[in-house]
Amino acid sequence: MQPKRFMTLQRHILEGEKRHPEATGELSAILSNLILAVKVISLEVNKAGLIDILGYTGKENVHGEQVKKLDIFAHQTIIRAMDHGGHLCVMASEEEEDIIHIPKHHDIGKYVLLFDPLDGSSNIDANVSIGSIFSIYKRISSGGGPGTIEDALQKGAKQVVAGYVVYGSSTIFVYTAGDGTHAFTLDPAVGEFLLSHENIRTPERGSIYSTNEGNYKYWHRGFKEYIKFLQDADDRGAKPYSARYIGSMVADIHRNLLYGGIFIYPSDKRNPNGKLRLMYECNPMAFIVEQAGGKATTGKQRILDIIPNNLHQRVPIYIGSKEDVELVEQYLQKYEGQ
Ligand code: AHM
Ligand code: MG
Repeated sequence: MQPKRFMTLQRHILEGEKRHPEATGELSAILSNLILAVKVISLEVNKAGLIDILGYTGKENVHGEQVKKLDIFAHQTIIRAMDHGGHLCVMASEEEEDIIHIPKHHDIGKYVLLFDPLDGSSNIDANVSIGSIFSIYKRISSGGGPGTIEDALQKGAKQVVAGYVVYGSSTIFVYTAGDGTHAFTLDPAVGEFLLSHENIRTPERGSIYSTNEGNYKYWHRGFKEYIKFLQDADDRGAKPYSARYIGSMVADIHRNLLYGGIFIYPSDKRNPNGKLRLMYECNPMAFIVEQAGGKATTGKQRILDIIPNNLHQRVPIYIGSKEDVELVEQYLQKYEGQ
């Protein structure tokens, strides 16, 4: 048997760009910088448990430097890796209220980067998987000067690349440039992300549901009935679904993408817009899942079609295997207003 050829993430991106004659190599350059940032974050995440053992106080490290919370560290690492590349005009992050301006003379690039530097950060201290999420758009403002809030507030369908990284039992980088969804696993010895899952196809229907059932009391009737249906013996002859909820969206969705299933952060009586953020959590995950054959909606509308009005706006999300998402939509519709 022919041995499988090595395909690094960088080579995959380059080869993808070569298929588009109009490509300038700028996207590859942006992604290279981002890959460097996530490698640095991955290293730091792996050291997180050593903070007390090695005598880091939580305020100062052994070099007398200020020790930052890991989510702030991740946020700053991405900015430091990205803001001098010359290909971006503006950025936005979960960790910053306003858009992030790029230093003068470097801010005239064609692209916009939105990111959640460390998602699921409540899991850090328990050594549970966490992740980073990113989304890239083409700028829409003309004039070639610094980017604007309008550049950052485009609908998800306009994304040119989206990706996430899971810092788990291994570090895995998943991305789409609109040509399928592909995953690369970091070989820590070589320091390269190597292709591990090409053109992922998520099952049409899964057998896992992922949602925070602690919020049951606030759920609307349609959602309660839907979850009850999954827990019952199924009229389609299948066994009840398994409940799996890590509390890190990236890790929950990654598992469901591979095995099939649905992840939900619903609208409920307390939070009509759910919890998760459209611009740097839901949109990129929706693009990735759709590119793998899945679906992502608010229960009423395709996530990628939402016209955003705020960098940090929240939306309910129902995302995963196509048939599972369509079924929950039917339940929500049937019991609408209850
Ligand atoms: P974060 O951005 O503050 O980490 O919050 C987002 C996370 C998601 O990863 C996860 O799905 C969700 O919050 C869990 O929320 P809850 O604890 O309400 O179930
Ligand atoms: Mg987050």
